[in-house]
Amino acid sequence: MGVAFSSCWEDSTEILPLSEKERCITPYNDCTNLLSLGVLGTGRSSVINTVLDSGNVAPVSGGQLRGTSGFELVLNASGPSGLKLNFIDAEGVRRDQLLQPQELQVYLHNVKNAVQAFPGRVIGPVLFTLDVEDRTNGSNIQNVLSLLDKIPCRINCFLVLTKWNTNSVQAEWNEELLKWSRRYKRTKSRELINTCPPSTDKMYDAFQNYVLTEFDSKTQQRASTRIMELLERFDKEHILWAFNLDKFEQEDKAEGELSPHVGFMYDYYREILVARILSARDIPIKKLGF
Ligand SMILES: Nc1nc2c(ncn2[C@@H]2O[C@H](COP(=O)(O)OP(=O)(O)OP(=O)(O)O)[C@@H](O)[C@H]2O)c(=O)[nH]1
Ligand SMILES: [Mg+2]
Repeated sequence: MGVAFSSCWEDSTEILPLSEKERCITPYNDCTNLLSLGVLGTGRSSVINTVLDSGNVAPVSGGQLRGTSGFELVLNASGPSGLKLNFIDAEGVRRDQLLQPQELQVYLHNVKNAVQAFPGRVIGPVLFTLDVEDRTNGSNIQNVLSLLDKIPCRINCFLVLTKWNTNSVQAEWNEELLKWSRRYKRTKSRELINTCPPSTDKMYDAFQNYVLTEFDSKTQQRASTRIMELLERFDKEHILWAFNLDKFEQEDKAEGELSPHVGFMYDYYREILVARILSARDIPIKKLGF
């Protein structure tokens, strides 16, 4: 595992170089230690399942199903891809109101305690999910910013965008994906698909343009400013696009009934997501700076 440090953070003094000894730490059992953080209901658990290519390693919420609570470490989780994770699917922070300083402190305290149990006391990718469908208020985004501000060593942090594959989002701004989906939605087999869906760079530009030009009410303007602020904290290599399958699609996939074009998009974007996530090298937990 591991590529060179990225220079995504403006203040490079925050990036502590690893010593030779730390550089030699090898991943434990080839397992990546992954931490998933973010706001309630944004797809934190689904992202873990997508990475593992599994439907239910991390329980997904919805309907009557409760969401993730606590900060449990799951060891040696694997899916059909063979990729293995030790992960903490941390409970979410609130989305409806700004986090109070004390609330944030307690949350971080819990995260800090939980990560101490990672094998080897090293940490790999730290994911912050952002549900791009949820744009009605800015407090959800401000809460992600507040969490991020508390992590001084951010080289392993990624912003993971979710829910950009829904019909409403495709109609609103993800037009290229909509066009691609329409072109292939009746295709009977994957072999007949001969173009790729839009690149993540293309979707990034479309999303940014949408946030800058289409958020008109006062509340939405506040959300727009915060989304832009959040995006600017990451370079493009650290902004990930998770094409998560919903419950019904997961069932279809398990039964081999997933539409070929949906399966194609899932595999296409998953491959990029996994490659980026695995590019995060392990760093000693103490360097995370919690
Ligand atoms: N269409 C679509 N649905 C998604 C996506 N990501 C998550 N969902 C759905 O959003 C709901 C919440 O997903 P979870 O993965 O449980 O989100 P979470 O952040 O772990 O939620 P909590 O643990 O309850 O805070 C579920 O119904 C998912 O199927 C996505 O990228 N696209
Ligand atoms: Mg969850």
